[in-house]
Amino acid sequence: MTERGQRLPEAPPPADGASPLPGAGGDRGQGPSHAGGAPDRAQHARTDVLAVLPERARDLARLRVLAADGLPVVTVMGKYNHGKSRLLNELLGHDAFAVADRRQTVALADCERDGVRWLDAPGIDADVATADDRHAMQAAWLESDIRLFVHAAKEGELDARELAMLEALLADGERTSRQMLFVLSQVDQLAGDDQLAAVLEAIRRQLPQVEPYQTSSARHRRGLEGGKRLLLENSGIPHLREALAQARARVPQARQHETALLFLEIRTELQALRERCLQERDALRRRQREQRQRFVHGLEAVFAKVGADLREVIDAPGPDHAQTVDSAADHYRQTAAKLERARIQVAYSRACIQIDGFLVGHGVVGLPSAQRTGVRAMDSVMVAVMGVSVKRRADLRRLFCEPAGARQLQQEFLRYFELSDDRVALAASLAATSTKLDAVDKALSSLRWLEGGA
Ligand SMILES: Nc1nc2c(ncn2[C@@H]2O[C@H](COP(=O)(O)OP(=O)(O)OP(=O)(O)O)[C@@H](O)[C@H]2O)c(=O)[nH]1
Ligand SMILES: [Mg+2]
Repeated sequence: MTERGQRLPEAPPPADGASPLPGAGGDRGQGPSHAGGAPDRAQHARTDVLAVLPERARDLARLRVLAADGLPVVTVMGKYNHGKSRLLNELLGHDAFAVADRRQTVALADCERDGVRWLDAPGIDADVATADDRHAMQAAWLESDIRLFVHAAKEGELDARELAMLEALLADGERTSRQMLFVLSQVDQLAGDDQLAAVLEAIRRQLPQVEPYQTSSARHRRGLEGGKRLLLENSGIPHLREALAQARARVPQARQHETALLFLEIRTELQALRERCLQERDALRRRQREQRQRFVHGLEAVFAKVGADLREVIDAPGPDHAQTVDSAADHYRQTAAKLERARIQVAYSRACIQIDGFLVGHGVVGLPSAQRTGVRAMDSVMVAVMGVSVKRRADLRRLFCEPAGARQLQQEFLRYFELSDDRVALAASLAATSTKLDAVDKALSSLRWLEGGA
C-alpha cells in the first residue's frame, strides 16, 4: 500500500474515457484472451465503437476498467466536510487521507490496503469548483465497485443534490449491480438519541429504500486509543466494516453482471443501428433504381411521340427543298426551300420543347458545373446534347426515327440525368449510408473482439 493516500494530479476525464488514475483500469488485461499488442488493439476497438456510438463513451470507459479486473474499488462520496476522509481512515485503521475542518480533499486520492483500492473523492457541492465535482463523479461512476455515500448527521435532512445523487446511485445499482452503502456520519455530533431518531426519521421519509449505517469516527478513534470496546462498537465502524466485507465478496459477481450488461446493451444498440442503416440503404437504392427506370421509360415514350409527330415533316412527299440554296434574287421571295426550312425548324423546335419539358420534370436543367461555358443560352443540357446546327429532314430522321440515333440521344440525356443535382445528392446519401454501415460493422466486430469472442 502507499503509506499515505496519494494525491493525484487534477486532470479532466480523457476524451476516450480512459482513467486518469494510475493503476485504475488501464489497458492491462483488456481482452484477456488476446496476447501481445492488445492495449493498442483494445484502444482501436473502443475507438471503432465510439465512432458510431459516441454517447457510450462512459460505458466503454467503464468496460475498460472492468476488463482490467483490478482490486475492488471503494469510493467515498458526499458533500464536503461531512467526514468522508476521516471515515476512510477509520475503516482502514490508518491515517491515509488528509482530514481538516474546511474544504480539504480537492482531488481524487487513492490508497491500496487489505486487497481494496480506497478512493477519497472531493465533496460534491454545486456552489464550489466544478472540477472537484467532476472528479467525484468520475470516481463514483467510472472507478468504483462500492460507493460509500456519506452524509453528516448534524446536517439533518438530505439536500436536493444529495437526494438526487443517492437516487441516481440506487438506480445505477439496480441496473449494473454496483453497490452503494449509505452512511450517516458524525452521529456523536447530535445532542442525544432523540435528535438522532428525528434525523433518521426525516431521512427515511426522504429515502425509504435504504437504511443508513450510523457511524462516528470520533468515537471509534477514542475507543481505539482508550481501549474501550463499547465505544468502538457504538461507533458503528465495525458494523460498517463487516457490511463492506460482504459487499466486497459480491464484487466479482457484480463485475461479471455489469460487463455482460454493458456489452449486451452496446451490441443491441449497434445491431439496431445496423438494421436502420440497411433499411436506409435499401430505400435509397430502390429510390435510385426507380427514378432511373422512370426516366428511361419516360424518355423512350417522349421520343416515340416526338418521332411520330416528326413523321409528317420527314416523310413529306417530294424532294427536300431545304437543301436548295437560295439565290440573291430569292432574298425577298417566299421559296419552296425557305418554306421547307421553316417547317423543319418549327417541327424540330416542338420536338425539343417536348423533350426539354420532360427533362425539367426530372430535374435535368443546367449543365454540371465543370461543363458550364458561362453563356447562359449554351449552358443547357438540350444544347449540349442536340447541338446548335441547323437540322434537315435527314438529320431529323437519323436523330428521332432511326433506333440507333434515338438510342444514342437517350443515352446522352441519361448521362446528364445522372449528373443532375438531385441524382448526385442521392448518390452521395447512398455512399454516406454505406460508409456508416461499414463503420457499424467494424464497430460490431471490434466489440466482439473486446468481448474476447473474436
Ligand atoms: N465529531 C466528529 N467530527 C468528525 C467526524 N468525522 C469527521 N469529523 C471532522 O469533520 C471535519 C471534516 O472531516 P473530513 O473527513 O476532512 O471531511 P471530508 O468530507 O473529507 O471533507 P472534504 O475533503 O473537504 O470533502 C474534520 O474536522 C473532522 O475531524 C466524526 O465522526 N465526529
Ligand atoms: Mg476529504
